[in-house]
Amino acid sequence: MNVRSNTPGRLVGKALAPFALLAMASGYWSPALAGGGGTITGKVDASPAKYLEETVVYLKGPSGGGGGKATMDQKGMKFIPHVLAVTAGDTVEFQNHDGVDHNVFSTDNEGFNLGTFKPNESRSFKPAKSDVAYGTLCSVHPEMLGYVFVGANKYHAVVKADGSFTISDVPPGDYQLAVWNPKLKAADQAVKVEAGGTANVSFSIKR
Ligand SMILES: [Cu+2]
Repeated sequence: MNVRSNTPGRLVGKALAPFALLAMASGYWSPALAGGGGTITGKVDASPAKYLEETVVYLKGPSGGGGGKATMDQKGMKFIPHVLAVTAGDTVEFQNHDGVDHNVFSTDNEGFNLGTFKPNESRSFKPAKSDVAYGTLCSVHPEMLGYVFVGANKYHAVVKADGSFTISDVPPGDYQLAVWNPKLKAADQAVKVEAGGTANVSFSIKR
C-alpha cells in the first residue's frame, strides 16, 4: 500500500523537474514564490565617500519584471533623481520642468541622443542593455550629469545618503548580489534569501 501510493508521487516529481528548471532559466517567477519573498538589506561604505550617492545594489541572474515606465526630471538644471534604477524592458521618460530647453544624451553602451526639447515637453528612451548604467548628459548644460542604472530584474536599490539599502519581496533562493558605481567597485557577494527572512550584506567599494 505504501509503495504503491509513493510511486506516483515520485513520478510526478521527476516529470515536474525539467519544467521547473526551464521556468527558472527563463526568469519566470513561480506564483507559489511570489508572496513568500525575503528581504536583502545592508550598507555600502565608499572610499572616497563623495561617490557613495551614485551607488546601486542589484541582484544578478534572474531576468524579467520590466515593462513599466520610469521618470527622470530635469529641474533646477539637474537630473532628478541623480541616479535612477530601472528594470530591463522599462521605458525611461525624461521630462523638462525648467524654463529653458534641455537635451539628453549618453555615450554609454549603445548610446542615445533625444535631441533638444522645450519646457514641459518630454522624450523617452528604452535601454537595450541590462546590469549596466547610462551616464546622462545635456549638451546645452555641460554641468548636468545623471545616471540610469538598468537591472536585469526588479531587485535593485539606489543606496540612501547613509549608504543603507533594502531590496524587498525577493523570491527565496541563492543569488549573487552586486554593486554598481561609476568610479568604485567591490566583488559580488553570495546571498541566501529565505521566505520571510532578512539577509544582511555589506559592501566596501573602492577604486
Ligand atoms: Cu540642460
